[in-house]
This record gives sequence, C-alpha cells and structure tokens, in this order.
Amino acid sequence: MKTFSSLAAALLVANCLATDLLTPEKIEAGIKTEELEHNLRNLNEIGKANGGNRAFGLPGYKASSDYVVERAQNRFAPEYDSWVQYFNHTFEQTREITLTGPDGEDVDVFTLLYNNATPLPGGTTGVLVDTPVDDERGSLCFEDQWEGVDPSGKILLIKRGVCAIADKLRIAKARGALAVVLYNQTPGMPSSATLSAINIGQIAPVGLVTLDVGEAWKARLEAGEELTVTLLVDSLFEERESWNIFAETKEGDPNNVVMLGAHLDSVQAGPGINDDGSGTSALLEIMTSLRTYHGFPNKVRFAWWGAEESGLIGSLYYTSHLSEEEADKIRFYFNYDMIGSPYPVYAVYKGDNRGDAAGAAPLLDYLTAAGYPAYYGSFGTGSDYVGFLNLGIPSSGLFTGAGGPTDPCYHLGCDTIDNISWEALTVNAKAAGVVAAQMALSLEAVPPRSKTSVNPRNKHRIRAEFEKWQVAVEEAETGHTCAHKSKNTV
Ligand SMILES: *[C@@H]1O[C@H](CO)[C@@H](O)[C@H](O)[C@H]1NC(C)=O
Ligand SMILES: CC(=O)N[C@H]1CO[C@H](CO)[C@@H](O)[C@@H]1O
Ligand SMILES: [Zn+2]
Repeated sequence: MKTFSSLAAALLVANCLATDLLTPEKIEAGIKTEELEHNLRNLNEIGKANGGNRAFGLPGYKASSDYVVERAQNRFAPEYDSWVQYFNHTFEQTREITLTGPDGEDVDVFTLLYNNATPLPGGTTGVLVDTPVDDERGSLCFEDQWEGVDPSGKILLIKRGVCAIADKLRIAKARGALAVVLYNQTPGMPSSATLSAINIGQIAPVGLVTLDVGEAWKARLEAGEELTVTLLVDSLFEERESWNIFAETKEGDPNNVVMLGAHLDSVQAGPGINDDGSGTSALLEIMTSLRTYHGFPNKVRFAWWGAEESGLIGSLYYTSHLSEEEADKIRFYFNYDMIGSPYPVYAVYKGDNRGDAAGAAPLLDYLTAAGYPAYYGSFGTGSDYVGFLNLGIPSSGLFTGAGGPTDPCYHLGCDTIDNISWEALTVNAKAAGVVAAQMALSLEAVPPRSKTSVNPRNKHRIRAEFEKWQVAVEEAETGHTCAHKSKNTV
C-alpha cells in the first residue's frame, strides 16, 4: 500500500505523463502538412525575392538562414542551444555565357558551377571536333578513350553522362583543347552540376547544350561538314563566407547526441524547394514539435548545412573539424536531403556500418506500416552523410529521388512549391520525427562509432582539401588533381 507522499509523487508523474513526457506518437501527431508547407512557401518566396535561388554566397542563402535562426536561435531559445559555424569557400558565378553556332546563330547554352572563363571579351572560336561516345564508362573521362581524338586548338563536342564532367574537361585542357561543348545525355532541359572549386584553372571552359543540339551537330560532323563555333564564358571567382546553423535540445546527455541534418543552400539555377527545402522544413517541424516535451535522456541536435551544392562544403567542414571526443558523442546521424520529390520513391539509407540498421530499420518499418513501398538503398557520395560515414558514425536517412522520373525539376528553376509531393514530405517528416524521438529516449540499439584505420586518413584528406580549396584560385596554374567525388559531378 502506498503512503501519501509516494501517492502524490505517482500523481505528479502521471500528470507529467499526460502532458509533458516525450513519446514518438506525440511527435508524429505534432508534424503537420500545413506547417511543412508554410515553411516551403516562405523559402519559395525567399528564392523569388533573391534572384530565384538560395545558393551559397548569394543573398537568398542569408535570407534562408534568417528564417531558420528566427526559430532556432530566437523563438526557441528557452528549449534549444544554438550556434553558427562559419567557413570560407571559393564562390563562382558565371556572369555571362554565350554560344554562337556554325550558322552564326545564338544557341541556348547552360553553365556549370565553377566553369572556367574563356578569353574575353570575344570568347574562343574554333573548329568543332566530334568525339566517340561511351555510354557505359562515360565519354572521354579516361585517357584510353582519347585515341584518335585531336583536340589541340579545337573545340570538342562531348556527350555527358556516367562519369565526372570535370574529368573530361581536365584531360581536354591538358591535351590543348580550347573549350568543350558538352551535350546532355537525356532529352529536355539539362540540369546543373558542380565542377568543384578544386578544378579552377585545371579544366577547359564548357558550354552545356541540349541532346537535340548535340546530336544535330554530331550528325553534320559525321557527314563531313566543317563546323566552327564560338563559346564565351565570363566567370567570377572569389572567396566568400558561409555557415552552418545548429540547434540542440537543452535536455539530454551531451555525451549521447542524435543528429539530424539537411542542407539549407540551393543551386544557383533555382530555389531548391525539394532540394533541400523539404529536409530543411522537416527539421524545423521536428524541432518545433520536440520542444514541448521532456523526459528524454539523449540530446537531439539539428544541423542546417551550408554550401552543400558546391561539394558538401559545410558538412565536410564540420565533420573534419570535430575532435575524436566530439565525434564519439554523435551516436547517430540522419540525413534528410530531398524527401518530397513529386513522383517519389521511398529509399532508406543503410550502409556497411553495422550500426546503421538501428536507424534504418525503424525508418523502413514506419514507412512500410504506413503503406509506402520503402526499400533500403546504399549511400552514395552525393550528400552530407559523407563526412559522418568517414568518421564511422552510424548513419541513415531518407531520399525520394532526383532527376528522371522522380523529380524532373532537380537542379532546375522549376524546383518550386508547385513540384512537391506533400504526401511524401509529410510521411517522411513524420518517420524522421518518430525515429528521432525513439533515439532521444534510447540509444541502446546503437553501437559505438566504428574506428577503422581508414577513417583518420579520410579526415586528414578532407582537411587537406579545405586548405587546398582556400588557395585554389591563387594556385590555379600549378596542376594538382584530386579524387574527391562529390554530389552532381556527372
Ligand atoms: C573568411 O575570410 C575572411 C576574409 O579573409 C576572414 O575575415 C574570415 O575570418 C574568414 N572566416 C573564416 C571562418 O575563416
Ligand atoms: C516536372 C513538373 O512536374 N513540372 C511542373 C512544375 O510545376 C509547374 C507549375 O505548376 C508545372 O507547370 C510543371 O509541369
Ligand atoms: Zn540536396
């Protein structure tokens, strides 16, 4: 039989349970489509008001950051500690790009991030050279594919796809090509990609054209015509500051942290509402829901990454500057990048780390139970999980697909509020919130970070790359290559 005081204590606990204590179900119920949409409408407006994008080094990123900071740092200050981590990176903007075709016509031409300039003001004029197509390995990324191609003093017509564009352009420059006309491997509007700051000064200038244009010119060259084209690229390069934003629950053990990340920047080509407004909005709503509840032993840390589209710069800066002790405290990392594609798939990341399953399985179970065809997909090199995988931190995340049938607006101006699956965004945000809450309550299923011998080397390599990036502009003439593979280089 209970004494009076223990009965009172039990009542207090019961009262707490009824109102305050964290459960995954409360987080699930707290995440609402209207609020997810409200954030995306605001990010869409921010894009519109800032030249159509929210990209690294441009005002749309600052405005996006203000939007997150208003909640993370100001309104939610009672429940969250927050901070900003600054870093510098080389910014590129193509100020002008034009392509004059063989009949003197203006051709629609697209640029790529970190495109190198042609001579100015006239651009570069040359005879167009047809090159062999290899749709299996990708065209002209490997020296053996260049046999019989004479690029010196000419402009090369090369097909896009499969292998890194920068590899084609590096060999082209080394072999004396003036420039490259790259034609898209699929019909329709070509999407943007990054050539990476590390390649400044190492690669031939490039103009990207549609598959139609490329195939028409190829046919004329094969028929023996001589075609002369002029490419003009005017690129601005300069060091610009950017930053990551963090918020973590005041509640919970600082030695046991569950981390959720989404990138806050977009490409320059569009406002990035699916990529990655979707993950950004999900994190904001999970943070909003979570702040009402107490009684969880582990901390939850949210990260909004900067300069992801330039090559995962913000997240690599963060992970490569963590001490061993700080890295040990991050028990799990969840990546949410593109979780509202208009024609979604339901991929759940699971990699080689035996700890990954502790986050991947409950995400998969949640989506499956909700009636969605979720499946395990392996990590690639395309998003902010890379730095965490390198540290051996157990990781997972969700992804609804990029390009092709899943998101035709990937890296284009039409990645707007009009091309989102609200259903996918909602169920994925709920899945993310439920699993974050489960881990806030218990990390028993999560093994410690795996410290294989390769990890420190990766970390040093990435730190070394930051040093190289910082001097990339000055060192433009002195030719080092780099195996760093990042997002959207193909
Ligand atoms: C970025 O560069 C600016 C200008 O050189 C400098 O003042 C600032 O301290 C740098 N920031 C970081 C985080 O290194
Ligand atoms: C690929 C796709 O679905 N694009 C759509 C994006 O939104 C605009 C505006 O509603 C539509 O016109 C596009 O068809
Ligand atoms: Zn993205």
